[in-house]
Amino acid sequence: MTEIRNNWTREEIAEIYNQPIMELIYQGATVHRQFHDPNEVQVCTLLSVKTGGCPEDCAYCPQAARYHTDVKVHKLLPVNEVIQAAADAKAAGSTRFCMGAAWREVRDNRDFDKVLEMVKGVNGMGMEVCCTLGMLSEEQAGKLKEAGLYAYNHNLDTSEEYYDDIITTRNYDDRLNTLDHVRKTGISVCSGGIIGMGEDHNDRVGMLHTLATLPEHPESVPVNALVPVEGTPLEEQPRVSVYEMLRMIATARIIMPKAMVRLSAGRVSMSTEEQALCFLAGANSIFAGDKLLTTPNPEEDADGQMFQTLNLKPRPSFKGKEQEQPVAG
Ligand code: SAM
Ligand code: DTB
Ligand code: SF4
Repeated sequence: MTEIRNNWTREEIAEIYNQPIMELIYQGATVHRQFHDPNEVQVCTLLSVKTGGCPEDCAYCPQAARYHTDVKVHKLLPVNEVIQAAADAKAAGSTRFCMGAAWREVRDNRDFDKVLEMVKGVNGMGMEVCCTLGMLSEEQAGKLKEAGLYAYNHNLDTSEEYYDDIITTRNYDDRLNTLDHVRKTGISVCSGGIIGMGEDHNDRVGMLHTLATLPEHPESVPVNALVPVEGTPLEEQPRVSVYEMLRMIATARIIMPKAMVRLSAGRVSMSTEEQALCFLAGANSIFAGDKLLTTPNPEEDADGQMFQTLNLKPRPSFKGKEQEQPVAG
């Protein structure tokens, strides 16, 4: 049985990543079968609860206030609207609901109190509730945990070396510190990155190395293909190929065998066949619903059809954590 390791060297990861693609997919698929049901895929839904107007300068992001994009800015949504959206997502078959806010960091104010209410509400519906709200302190993470937060998403996005080329308003250590705060409170950690931002293969290996050598692997690792958005500095980036996604997914699967590897942004421009290869290589989670945060995602019907064609079944919520499942109501 493959052992779980946190002492990977960068060279070892580069060797896995650079294998002939057929070998890599086969190895990813092999590890995947040792730890997961290969026919099961987690279905998550995203909702942007506060959109645009963000003070950060992340070069990929349509929500940064300083870039001129078509994103419609809105302040924090009312709690009841969010609960309704979660109920709709649950009815459509999602088991995880992730709320995103275009914040640099969490502040202890009324908006945070409202987010805590949203978390309580969604948790009470028996869904895994996740948030992505930017940086936070251990104390704030504790409040989210108390409200019933199951997971927190905070991406490293790229390698430490390439980070300054993409974001200048915070640094890599800020990111790692937030991950540490989340981990300490016992919330499930979701952290991954984006490919297609002009980084090289070494940067991709570097990011995977940082994730795989954290004291504990993240429970979820989202692999996003850049969605180039008009008005952002990365608007002209060429789309990544499925082979680049496959290298990331299979390598993540091999070095972090237990993690849920999420085929995240970028699915809208992938065929069913391309996505099938990603599931074969080790991806076992997706975002469903026709919108990610601000950009398009495949329609519900198209995903339903894909699940049928590929004989996939949705993963139940709280799998392996049944003890912690909240009593609905
Ligand atoms: N503001 C918070 C933060 O940055 O942590 C949470 C929301 S932010 C939009 C969440 C993640 O979305 C980013 O870390 C990035 O990985 C991803 N993202 C944003 N824009 C993207 C794009 N155009 N293509 C792919 N992924 C993107
Ligand atoms: C993640 O890794 N990808 C999601 C989620 N975590 C928050 C976000 C993708 C955003 C794509 C661009 C947009 O829709 O604004
Ligand atoms: Fe703000 Fe997050 Fe977008 Fe960066 S990725 S600009 S922090 S919303």
